[in-house]
Amino acid sequence: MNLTEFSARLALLRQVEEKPALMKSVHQVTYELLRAHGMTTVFGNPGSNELPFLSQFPSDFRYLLGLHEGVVLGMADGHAQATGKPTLVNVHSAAGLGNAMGALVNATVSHTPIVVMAGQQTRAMIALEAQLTNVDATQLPRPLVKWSIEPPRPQDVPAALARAIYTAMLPPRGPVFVSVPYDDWAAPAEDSVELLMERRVTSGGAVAPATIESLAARLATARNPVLVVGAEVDAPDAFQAAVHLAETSRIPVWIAPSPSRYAFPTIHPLFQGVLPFAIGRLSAKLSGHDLILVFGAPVFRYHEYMPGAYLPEGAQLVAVTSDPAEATRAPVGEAIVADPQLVLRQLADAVAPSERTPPQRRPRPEPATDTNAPFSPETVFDVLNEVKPSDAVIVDESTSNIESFSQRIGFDRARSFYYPAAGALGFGIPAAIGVKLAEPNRPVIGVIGDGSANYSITGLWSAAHHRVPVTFVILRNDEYGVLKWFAGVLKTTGVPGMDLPGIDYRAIAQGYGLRAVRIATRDELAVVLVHSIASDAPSLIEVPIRQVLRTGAH
Ligand code: TZD
Repeated sequence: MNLTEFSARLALLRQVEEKPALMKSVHQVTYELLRAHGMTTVFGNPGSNELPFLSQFPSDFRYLLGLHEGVVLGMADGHAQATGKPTLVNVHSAAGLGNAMGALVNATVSHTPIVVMAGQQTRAMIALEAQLTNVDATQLPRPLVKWSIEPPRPQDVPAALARAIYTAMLPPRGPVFVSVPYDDWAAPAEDSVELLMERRVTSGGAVAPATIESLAARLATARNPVLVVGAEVDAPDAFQAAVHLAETSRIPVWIAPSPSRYAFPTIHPLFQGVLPFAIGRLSAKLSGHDLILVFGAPVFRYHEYMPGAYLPEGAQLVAVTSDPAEATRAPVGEAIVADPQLVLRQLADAVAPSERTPPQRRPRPEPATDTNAPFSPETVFDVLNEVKPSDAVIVDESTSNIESFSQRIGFDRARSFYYPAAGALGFGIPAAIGVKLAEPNRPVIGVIGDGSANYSITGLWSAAHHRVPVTFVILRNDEYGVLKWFAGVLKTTGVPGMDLPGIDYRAIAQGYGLRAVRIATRDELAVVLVHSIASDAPSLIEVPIRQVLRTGAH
């Protein structure tokens, strides 16, 4: 070997030696990827398998600790819905994921783009099923997620995560799952991973111009058309488009049944209310209409079984949804799989002003007049409606009062109302925290039944600890009120487990570090609400409400 050959060999050796120093770890690359996608808020609850991921947690990231994984997932659900962006959840292996799964049911139905990541035992011990192994990890969250993976090699983690993020965001949006063995984080990433940082995956969702023209023509010639809007079109532009479409065409507007969001201003004169969630009652409400246009909702999300005609006599229905499953399982009508926000905006631009007689305004309910606790829920809603700022967001989880809530609380802008999409309780407290983190400039109020509150009561600690100024209004009736109502519907008698007396919500909230009061009078309720909503700290207001068996809630 001559000197030149020796120097060349030496240079090569140096390169090889230096390479590990230049090489990035899977850990480092993953945080870069998350940063590139704006996912710097992590909702989590850690275990030993997750420590290597959380190690050296970057200072530009924030970690929101939930003390139960249902809270973690619920906070992420609120955050992802309110931002419209992918949101990362990090939970512990099988047990943590299992705890999160009740809340995941809501996220699946609301098409929330959540990337759930769980830690896994170190690769050498997965086959041994050592303690804390997530056996069959990818199976556990199915069928609630769009995609579920445990990457085959450590080097595949960043690409798997990137794919998870795109998948969560592509329509129809929804949660995804990635399981990562804890030794993967220290592994060297491959150079090609840099290419991931520049990738973007988008989707179109537009329809042919002829489709818009045909919809506009059908709307123009229909005798008595109606607009029905669902959660998927609750975004500022689509919200305005719905208003414009309704005003130009002079048509009434309903919110689709079992709503998780309100995609129309409920104070608008054309707004008629929330459609009932029983087949027969829903078609009766729409009777007289010959064209029903549905945007961003399944047709329909029923609950109470009341057989009957799906549609009123002579009505045609056209639904626009991004979800092929919603489109194909509908029992009736036409469906267009496309971006419902885009199609709504295009249709709103295409319609010509109509000469139709506009529909009547829905009747206002009588004001509720209780002055002392226990109040009717209607009184609480009237007071809340009087004092809440117009830009307030309400996360509602008060199950027996959804009808009176929708009649009495007015909203004038998009992203103002959230409800657990699948009816999985435990959403209200954490989702309100997630929404507030996403919308720090809007007041956020959680209106939560006492039964519902208990599924995620530890979320109060997260609000206090992270100083997230949400006002939690706990409607205390010491019962599972809606189940008593449903027991009547199903004609069941002697059912146990309907009452939950003796829980001191004020004391519990104080124990978790919140300011908390119990309300005795209507005036006090108004004053405390105003004060809490304006405060920069979270607080809980315990409001005793009457045990009333209402009939016909939706
Ligand atoms: N568990 C979970 C996780 N989700 C559920 N939906 C239920 C149980 C069943 N359930 C309902 O669907 S409503 C309800 C239960 C237990 C009662 C809620 O009681 P509340 O509200 O105090 O929050 P009301 O106004 O008294 O009904």
